[in-house]
Amino acid sequence: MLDKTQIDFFNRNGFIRIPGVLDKEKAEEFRKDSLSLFQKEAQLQDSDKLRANMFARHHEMRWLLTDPCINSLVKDLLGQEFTYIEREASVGLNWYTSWHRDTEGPELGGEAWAWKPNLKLVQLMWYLQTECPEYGGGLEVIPGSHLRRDWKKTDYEGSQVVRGFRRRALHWIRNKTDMTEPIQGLPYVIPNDPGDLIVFNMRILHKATFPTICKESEVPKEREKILVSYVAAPKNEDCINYKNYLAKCSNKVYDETPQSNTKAEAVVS
Ligand SMILES: O=C(O)CCC(=O)C(=O)O
Repeated sequence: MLDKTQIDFFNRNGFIRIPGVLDKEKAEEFRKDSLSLFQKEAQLQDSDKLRANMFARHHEMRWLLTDPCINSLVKDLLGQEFTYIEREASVGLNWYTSWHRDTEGPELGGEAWAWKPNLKLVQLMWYLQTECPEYGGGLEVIPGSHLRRDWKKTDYEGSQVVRGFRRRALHWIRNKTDMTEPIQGLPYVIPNDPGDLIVFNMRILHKATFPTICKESEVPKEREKILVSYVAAPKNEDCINYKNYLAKCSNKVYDETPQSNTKAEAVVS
C-alpha cells in the first residue's frame, strides 16, 4: 500500500518507483517468461525487438492483470475504479526510446484531452534488469513535465557525447549528495532493480537509459534490456478518450478481436 507522501510524490513529479513489488525469484521467472516470447513466431505488429498486444496473445503474462498487490498499488494511484487498457501492452527486448511523451500522438492529432488538468493515464513499467550507468536498462524522466506543456523534448536532446557526460555527472552528483528527491525540470534517472515497479503519467517526458560503454547490441546477455509495459486508466472520460484515439491508429490494429478489455474490467472493478 502506498502512503500519502508517495501519492503526493507521484502527483507532483509524474512518476513513482515502487521497489521490490516482486521478490527475486518471481522477478527472475518474469524475465525468463518475457524473454521466451521472443522464441515464438512474430505476429502482426511484432518485431525482433517487440511483442505487441501481450495480454491477448500470451497467457503467461496475464497474471499481471489479476495480481492483488499490483492492483492495490494502482488503485492507490488512480482510485478504486480503474481499468487496464489491455491492448496497450508489450514486451520490448533491447528496445530503446529517446525523449518523448506518450501523449504526443493524440496531442499532434489535435486531441485537447491530452492536456486536460488531472489527466491520469499511466504506464506501468517493469524493467527486468538493474539500471546502471554502464549498461543503462532503465528509465530517465523530466520530473514535473507532465504538468508543463512548455517544456519541450528538444530542450533535452543533444549529442550522444553530451548525453553520456550529463548522465555520468548526474550519477556522480546523486551519489555525492545522497539526493533522493528529484529536481523539477532536471533529467532524473530512476534507480531500478528487477521486481521494482515504475509507474508514470503518460504525459511525462521520458526516455530509455542507454549503455554508455558499448553499443546497445553489445550489452551482455544477462543484462540485456527487457521491458514489460502496459497502460492503466481511471474508469472515466480519460479512458474513453484514449480508447477512441487508439481505435483510430492504424499501428494499433491487431489481428485479434478487441474482446479482452471486458475481461480486465471485470477483474479490477
Ligand atoms: O525505452 C524505454 O525504456 C521507455 C519506453 C517508453 O518510452 C514507452 O514505452 O513509452
